[in-house]
Parts: sequence; C-alpha cells; structure tokens
Amino acid sequence: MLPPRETATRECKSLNGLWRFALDAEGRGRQEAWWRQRLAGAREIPVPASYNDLFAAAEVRNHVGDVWYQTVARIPPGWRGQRIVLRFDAATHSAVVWVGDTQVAEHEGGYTPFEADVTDLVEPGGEVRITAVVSNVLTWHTIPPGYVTETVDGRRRQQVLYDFFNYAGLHRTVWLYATPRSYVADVTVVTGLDGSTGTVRYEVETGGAAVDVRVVLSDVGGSEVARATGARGELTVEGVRPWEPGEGYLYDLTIELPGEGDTPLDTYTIPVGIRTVRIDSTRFLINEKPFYFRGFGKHEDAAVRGKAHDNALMVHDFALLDWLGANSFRTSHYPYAEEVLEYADRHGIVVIDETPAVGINTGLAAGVFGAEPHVTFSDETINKNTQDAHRRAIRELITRDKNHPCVVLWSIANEPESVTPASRHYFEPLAAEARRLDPTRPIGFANVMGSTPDVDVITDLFDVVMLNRYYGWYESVGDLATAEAGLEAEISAWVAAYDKPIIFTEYGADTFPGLHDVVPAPWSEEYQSDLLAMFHRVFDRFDAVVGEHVWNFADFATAPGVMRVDGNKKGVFTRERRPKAAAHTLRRRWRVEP
Ligand code: BDP
Repeated sequence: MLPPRETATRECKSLNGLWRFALDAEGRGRQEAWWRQRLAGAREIPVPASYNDLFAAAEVRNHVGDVWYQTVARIPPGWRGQRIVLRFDAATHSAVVWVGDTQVAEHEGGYTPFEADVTDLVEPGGEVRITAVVSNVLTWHTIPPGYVTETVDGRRRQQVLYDFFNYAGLHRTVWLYATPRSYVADVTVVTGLDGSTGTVRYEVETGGAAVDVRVVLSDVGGSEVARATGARGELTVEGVRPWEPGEGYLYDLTIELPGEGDTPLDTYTIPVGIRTVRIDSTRFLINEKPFYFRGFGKHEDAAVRGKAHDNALMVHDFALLDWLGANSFRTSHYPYAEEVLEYADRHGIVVIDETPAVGINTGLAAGVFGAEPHVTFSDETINKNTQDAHRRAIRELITRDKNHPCVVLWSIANEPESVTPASRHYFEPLAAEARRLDPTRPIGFANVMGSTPDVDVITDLFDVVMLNRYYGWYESVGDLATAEAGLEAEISAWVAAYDKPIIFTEYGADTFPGLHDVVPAPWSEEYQSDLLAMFHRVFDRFDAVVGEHVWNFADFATAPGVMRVDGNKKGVFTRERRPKAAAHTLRRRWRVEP
C-alpha cells in the first residue's frame, strides 16, 4: 500500500487536529448507531495521540472497549472528477469507519494502515462527517493476543501478554487524498548490485482503466539515470551510488501513467535505495560487506501522547542514536510509523522490522506480568484463528514496508513459545509465508531467555538467531561473574548448533536514574554500565555475534505491577531522553570518530 504523497497529479489533506471523542463505557455506540449524528457529550481530542493519558481520568486511562472519534472535513472543491480516498495510518487495535451514514472500512491490527475509496460518498466542495469507533480489546485471536477479565466490581480488565502500556486510539495521521481515476496503485522494487552497476527491478500495479506505465529513475540532483516502459521491468544504473548504512543515498523512481500529450494521467514517486542483503554463514552482509548492528530495541512511547507519532521526538531520537554512534534499531514490538522508516531510509539507519506478534507465550506472561496460567497453543487460547491474524499481520507489514532500503530483516514475533511441537506447527507456515512475500530479505524472531538450542524447535526455520537475554538481571542478578559464564556458555552452544549469524536483540538492566553506588548494585547507573560492558566483553569473543541491540533506548510506560516502578526502567535514556551513565558507556564503545 502506497503512502499518500503529493505529486503533480495528487493532493493530500491531513485530517490531524482536534476531533470529537467519546468513551463508550457501556458499549452502546454500535447498537445505537452513534455514527449517525454528532457525538453526544464529546470531549475534544488531538489526533494523533493515545487517548489514555490526556484527560486526568482513571476511567479513560484504564478503559477497555470502544471509543468514538468524529470530525467534519471539507472536500477540496478541486477534487471533482478525482478518486477520493480516506486513509488511517493506524488505529490501535481495531476500528470501523463511517463516512456520513455509510460504513467504509473495518480493520484489525493497531499498527498498519487501511483505507477506503470514498469517491461516491463525498461531494467536492462539500462537508463530510467521518466517524471511527476504535477498540483496544485484545483477545486470544488478535495480534497481539490478550484476554479480558472482570474485576469484583464488574469492570473489565484487559490482560496483555507483553511489557508495555496498552495505549490506544488514533496514533498516526488520518488522510483524505485524491488521485486520478486511473492511478498507480502499488509498486514493488528489488535492487541489486554488481560492482559499480546497480539494478532496480520494479513491478507496478495500476487501478482504474488499463493504461501504459512509464518509469524514470533519477539521482539526487534530479538527473535521469534510467527509464523504461511497461508495468514490470529492470533498470540498470552504471556508476551506481549504493544505499549504505550511515549513508542513505536515495534515487527517485517516478512512475507515470502516460496520458494524451505531455501530461501524465497519474504520477507517483518513491525513493529507492540500491543495496543488497545476504546471509553468508555467520555473516550478515549489506552490499556484500559484513554489517555489525549497534543500537536498540525501541518503543513508540512518550509522556502525554503515548504511542502517537511525533516528528519532534523522531528527529530527537535519531539525533541521540547518532550521538551514541548507533547504526540500527528494531521496531520492537510492532510496526512503527512510516515516517520513521522514511527517515531511516534517508539517514542510512538500518532497521529490523517487527510484526505486532508479541506475547505468543503464556508461560512468560504468567511469570513476569502476573497473567493467569494458560497453555499457549490450544483450541481455547492461541489457535488457528490467531495464526490467521498473525499471517495477516506479516502480510500487512511486508506490503507496507517492502520498499524501504533501511529494512534488512523481518522479525515475525517477539519471544514466542518456541520449545513445543505446537510452536513448530504454528510457526512453520508463518515463516514460509514471510519468505513467499519477500524472498529478498532474511527472516528471524526474537528468542526468549531459556529457549536454548537444546530445547528450541523453530530456529532452523529462520536465517538469523536473534537472542533476548537477561543474564545479570532476571538471572544471576547482582552477580556479573556468574552471568558472564552463563552468557558465554550459551553463545558457545548456539555457535555449535547453527551456522547462522547471532544478533542480541535485547540485553539490559532496569536502572533508576540518579541512583549511584560504590558497589555494583542492581538498579544503579553503575550496574547498568557494568552489565552492558560484561555483555560486550563476551560478544567480542565470538565472530558469529554480529549485533548488539540494548534493551531499551528509553524508559517506557507499562501496566502497573510489582516488577515495574512507573514503567520499565531499562532505558539508556530516561523517558524524557536524559542520558543515564550507560549512554556514555555505549558512546565510548560505538562512536567511531571520523
Ligand atoms: C523481554 C521483552 C520486552 C520486555 C523486556 C523486559 O521482549 O518487551 O520489556 O523483556 O523485561 O521479555 O524488560
């Protein structure tokens, strides 16, 4: 699905701003058809934002169920005769949308876009009422999974199986946009490199009446470097300037549907980074050069706005990554806003792109987050329906992000159960589906502590070993010598079992900012630094370890619990992005001064 973009033939109108908002505490709105009129008793709410932290009200923060959003938008008069589309970049976790009285879209999955052709429902120059009901409910059949319980006083409680606050709402931009009736619907590019020659294979999908396709590739200066006609083909670029980590060089691929004379019917441009990705034994090769991942698992998380995309925060986070000398991050534990990937493309930051499949592991949730004990895979819990939702989540991630050069690896789940025959049964078709959808990128999943190579039964389905390990924290806390021995022994076991690269996708320690100690005491800033240094010492003993992503970039909100004091404190930065001592430790290791 193409992101909305203004071109010579297209216009976009962001609907961001203040919308009307109503909490549906009793779940009556769908029956009473609240979309048919102005929302009664509505608050005003900013879009984009999570609704949870805005209103100083526990019933909003802890609400489980539907909330309603409504706005009135004017369709630009110049859009007459165009195809008009309404697009939500994200509605967490599911939504139904009406234009006037007509339902136009229904979508499950909180972190990927959906859209509807609303041409026949709107009048250019006129106003239109747009209403969305957004639900934050997670069930055994959603991705991520969860379940709802009742408290003694009859309130609903959402049990999540993961370690971050269940923020919900319209987290990203809502758009109206117009395209010609014959339009570029999608494009897929696959790039190649052979010495100084680059190739761009492309495949264009069109909508509306069948028309020709013409593509032009140009460099940063706007000079044409290659062109072709036809819906699919291959462009050759002599003297190519590749997209490299740290150097996000991008060409522009302009797709035109030629019309009469010089004016195209439709035109759409996507940035293209020419690069290759390949695994060779234990090496992770970008442009045939070994790449070592230095960075973090992150979250979309900030005070007040929760999980909303925010350009100020994005630019600042990337500046901090640069200050540290980080070259990559993982979109733990869901697809991030498209703006983030576009920014990473332009700045040469490498991304491990993850689905929202976090919590396919009831044993872990029971141990860490106090969930009730359940069997992970069963008819009553995670089953065929969940697997179907997971398949859709993989498909939506790959179709959205397939053209980003920054994305070098798909992570199809975080810390799933991976030691039972049922887990193999569940993951085998999903790994195959990810490969079918994108044969050009390696795939992996973040493996949970304890799922060592002697008991794991799914790693052979993947290309990379991605390990989340908490030696020195959840195991051997306060005893870094024992932790070091344990870590070293485990890496040795992986190296003996698999000829695959190993990326540490999580390691870290909760750290209370400002807590200092003369002895290495857990929760102190010194301990976090010492623990990271211990991991690094061990990583450096193994050639197969090709990456280190600290957990986490910054402190983040979680559900309350005995393990969490005002959220998860494993950040190297505080939630306000102040560095803890560990930030300086990492900078000394990572920052390669020119
Ligand atoms: C891992 C999870 C991550 C948690 C982290 C932790 O992948 O989401 O936040 O541990 O406990 O289990 O800090």
